[in-house]
Amino acid sequence: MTLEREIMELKLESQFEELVQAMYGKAIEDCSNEELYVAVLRLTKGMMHATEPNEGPKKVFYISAEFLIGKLLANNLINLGIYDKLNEVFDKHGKSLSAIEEIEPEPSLGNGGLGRLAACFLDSIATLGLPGDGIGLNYHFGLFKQVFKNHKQTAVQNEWLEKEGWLKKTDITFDVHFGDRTVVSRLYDLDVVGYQSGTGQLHLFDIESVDESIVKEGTIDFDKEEIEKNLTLFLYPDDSDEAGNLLRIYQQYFMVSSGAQLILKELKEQKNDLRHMYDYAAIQINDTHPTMIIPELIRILVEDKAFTMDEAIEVVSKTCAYTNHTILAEALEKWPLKYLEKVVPQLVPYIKELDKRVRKKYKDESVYIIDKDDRVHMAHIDIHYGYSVNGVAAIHTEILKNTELNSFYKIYPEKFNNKTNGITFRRWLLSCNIPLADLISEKIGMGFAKNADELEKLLEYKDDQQFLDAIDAIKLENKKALAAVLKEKEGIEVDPSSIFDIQIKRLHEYKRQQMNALYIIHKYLEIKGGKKPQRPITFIFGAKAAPAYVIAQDIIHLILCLSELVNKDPDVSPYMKVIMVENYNVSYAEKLIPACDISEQISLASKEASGTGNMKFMLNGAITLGTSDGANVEIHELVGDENIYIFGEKSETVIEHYAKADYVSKDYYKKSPVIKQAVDFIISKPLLAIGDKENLNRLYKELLNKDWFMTLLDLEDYIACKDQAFADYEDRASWKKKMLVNIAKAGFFSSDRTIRQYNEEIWKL
Ligand code: 26V
Repeated sequence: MTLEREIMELKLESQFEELVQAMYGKAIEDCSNEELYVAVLRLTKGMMHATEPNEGPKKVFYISAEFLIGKLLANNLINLGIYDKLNEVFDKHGKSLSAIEEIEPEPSLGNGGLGRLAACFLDSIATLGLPGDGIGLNYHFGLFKQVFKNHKQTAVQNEWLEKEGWLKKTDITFDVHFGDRTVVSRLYDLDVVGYQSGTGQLHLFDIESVDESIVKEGTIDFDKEEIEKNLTLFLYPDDSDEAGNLLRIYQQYFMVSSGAQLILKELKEQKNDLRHMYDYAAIQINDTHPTMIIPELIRILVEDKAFTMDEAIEVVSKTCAYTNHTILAEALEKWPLKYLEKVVPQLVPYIKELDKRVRKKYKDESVYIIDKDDRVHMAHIDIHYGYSVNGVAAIHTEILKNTELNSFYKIYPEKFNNKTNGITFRRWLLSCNIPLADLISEKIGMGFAKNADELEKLLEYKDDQQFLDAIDAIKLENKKALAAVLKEKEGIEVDPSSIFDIQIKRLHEYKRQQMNALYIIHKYLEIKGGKKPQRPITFIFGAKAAPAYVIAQDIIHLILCLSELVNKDPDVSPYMKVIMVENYNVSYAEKLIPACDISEQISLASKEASGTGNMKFMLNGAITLGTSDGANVEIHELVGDENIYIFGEKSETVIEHYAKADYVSKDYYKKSPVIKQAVDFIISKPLLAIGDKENLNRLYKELLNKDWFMTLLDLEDYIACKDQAFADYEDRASWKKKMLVNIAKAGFFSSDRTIRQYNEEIWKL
């Protein structure tokens, strides 16, 4: 330790003691964890505030409806470089930092991958010293809290705002005009501190007149038409009806109008010439939710800044870039023109003008912005009037180019590019798996925390038995820690020496949690028939389903029923356990991922744009069991056949099945007794005795008659591949090597690499 560092740490200790004394008039040991949490929050915020902001001539604005930041305390302490010291201080006073971390409420300001990616990107932008801010909404209730009742999901409001938290209220306000009203937005800021680096900001806008009291206690129900009171209450309110859809448009425009005003305000303060806006700002549009920023900026430049339409369109098109995160047709936003006419009538002439220009140039109807049913295709605005279109993994970008967005690719081949996703190693290794991070740094130093490729140095220790054993011992400790959490939170006891097989992600048919459930049925029946696995297996799920997504609710119901059946069956439970954790969120992920042996990434090939959980698992030494989809393909290329389990049809075959409409699930059911037996079990007596007939029947029929995401297509191959993985686990020596190779090769998936590429190829800051 340098002398400078030693002095800093000594100062920190006395500074904290004094702060606690001043705040509460007592010593650290006499404070409650709640009191210490507030004190450490204040200390950290002060230190973050004192860190230099990243500055430069050009800045990126990452605009996104979601920032799934998760708890911030541990991460901020790590990035400031004071985690270890504070930990020591608390220890010395008989307190535990990890217990204090638990007190922080979790901001769940996102649904899943897209929102978490945005949070990882902010960490990397700050760490790389790049000038860049996030722009989003300050939802008062994050994604609903999931509570299980009668083996079903119920949704409860999920409050996260505290009296004293990370957010800083600013005095910046803007008027936002809608067709039927004008509201005031206020800016709240959150410092984002990079790892041993400067800071950026997350700008979250809130409506001044918000009123939490209109939400019925313990529910997520509220009057969707009271816009002044509800606009920033919830992340993605239910959009199954017209009022829900309108509210989403109100939210999107509120974010976009506030964001545009903020960006223009900054440019003005720096006296930058708006006619060269693209030299000072890049706006990265995260999926289509913020798309209206394009017509909004054009409108402002024309109406307030005396630009001609041609000039405004040119400047804005050179400033905005778009990222696509899904090829699912139902997830690509298409707003009815009449909704936009109601909410944002001032944008409609601009959207029509943008469409008119497209129609003048191109005959192909599929690239029009407004279709024949008067629906506005938001992605089409981004592609025509942005300068870059990127997918989020190599295979995803190829599918966009060759199929989904092929007609656009033919027009603008130069706009298309790939940026394979990444994750921040500060949260997903340094913070969530301290023992592993320490072990790695003993061997290769701490360079990997900022320069992730250095992890490859670990390959030198591929035959170092002691090191391999140490990795395995850490895995076992993490499994023990998770077992304790599962016992406390879920009331289920699991054996830490069993294989931990984990699937955690949003619940969606394309992600095929139902296929995993069918495997579990298959295994259950095998054990019932006397065929016992070599080692017990613990199957763990974590997933929230959109409240209005019926089949997803049915799948959760099936898994919860299976959990009840399996865990209470004395013939079976010594050999397998099934757990679906309640209210899966970022904090839960941080406990599950370090304890995982087998990482389930089993989406139908071509459907998962990238996945980022797959990267987090790999980095923590889990082995992927997956299809050739999303970033699994790149993981496979990096680790080689030996160190991954790949099964199932390739994306080309799947795409062909869709094109020819020739997949018939019943054919697979009839052909294979194994499939038939597993599917039939969904409506068997033992399950119907536990579960709800309506849900189980509906799911059964869905699989037999529709199975849109082709579960039965890959089921046999999945069973064989998974059995192979379980068998290989017994060859402990070679499994440990697989773990090491996965960790060593994970460097490519650092979001620092992703952000460097965004900067070099798109933003050019
Ligand atoms: C949205 C919706 C909304 C309506 C109904 C069904 C549905 C299904 C999927 C989506 C996806 C929203 C976009 C998203 O979260 N994409 C995820 O982005 C991650 C970061 O790039 C990526 O790793 C995931 O593969 C991708 O699914």
